[in-house]
Amino acid sequence: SKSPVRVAVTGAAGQIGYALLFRIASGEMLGKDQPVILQLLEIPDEKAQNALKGVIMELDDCAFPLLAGIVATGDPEVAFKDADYALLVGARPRGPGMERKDLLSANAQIFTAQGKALNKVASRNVKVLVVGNPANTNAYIAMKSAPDLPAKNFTAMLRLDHNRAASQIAAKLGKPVDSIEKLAVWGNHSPTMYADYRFATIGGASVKDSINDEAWNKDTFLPTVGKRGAAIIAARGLSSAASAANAAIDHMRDWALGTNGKWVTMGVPSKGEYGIPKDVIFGYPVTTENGEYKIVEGLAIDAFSQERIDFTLKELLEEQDGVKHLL
Ligand code: NAX
Repeated sequence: SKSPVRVAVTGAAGQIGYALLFRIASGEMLGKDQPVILQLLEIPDEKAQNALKGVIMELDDCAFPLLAGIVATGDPEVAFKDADYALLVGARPRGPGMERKDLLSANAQIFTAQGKALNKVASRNVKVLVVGNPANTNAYIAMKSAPDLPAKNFTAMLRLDHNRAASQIAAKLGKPVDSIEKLAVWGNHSPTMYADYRFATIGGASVKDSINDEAWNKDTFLPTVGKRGAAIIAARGLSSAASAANAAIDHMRDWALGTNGKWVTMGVPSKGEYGIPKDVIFGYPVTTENGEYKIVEGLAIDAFSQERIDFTLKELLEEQDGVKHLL
């Protein structure tokens, strides 16, 4: 049988953590034959550490056969020690009266410290997924703070946007969601992302031709996917958690176990693909195999798509500019 791998999760007592940890421990992320050791980070504050203790009691009470150990800590160097996977979920939410630049710099401090800790103690092959917002820029900061780890090991979560887009298309066409292939989401995990179904197929047929309605794309589909997070907050009174945890599971599972040629969306550091400046963490269509992702290259970018890609890139470059003095 396989030896256990170490999975670090930050923000482990938060809402996404609560929807995520049980699924990792049950084998949904890395396979039903892969034992895991959970290394859980929360802020040192007593209330958060107590909440984390409660979550661990429940993990214990599940008696998961694959759960080979649990570490709970307030110290990133303990949480990331020898970590094979790191899911960086914890982040500073926007408080009342907080400006965008305050939010960026509060998170820059967290992700600088966590990047340094990963650099120092994690496995040299650690696969890092940043979920905490602003996810792309936080991943960029962590990557820049970990110069001894390969840049390609740092990724941001665009999978929730990808899954939201797939679900809207399936509903529109009345076909099963898993019959969709070749869907892409470009750019930032924010309402500026560009969900692009020009190449997509559903049950083998072209999605674009089947929908055949450019106005629906512009006026319904893109705004619905872009504002989905806000719609869930408005309806539930809380931000998406179970669907976010599900997307994190999908992202890591596909990265670790491969997609068999299927496209998925990951936020990954650019090496210049599609004219995106190097190291910007950008949502791209990728395929994965043997624990490595590969950006799908050579796709035609029409004028509308170029405009949307430029728009989301501009936002990302502004975010990077807002934190550059901290790196
Ligand atoms: P919660 O506020 O419920 O939980 C966050 C937890 O992180 C808290 O328990 C907090 O104590 C902890 N935390 C804060 N700073 C920390 C640090 N420095 N080290 C360790 N733990 C720390 O938020 P939740 O709903 O779980 O959302 C977590 C993050 O995911 C937020 O930043 C949220 O904006 C982001 N999201 C990202 C999504 C994506 O698609 N990339 C979608 C869902 C979600 O909105």
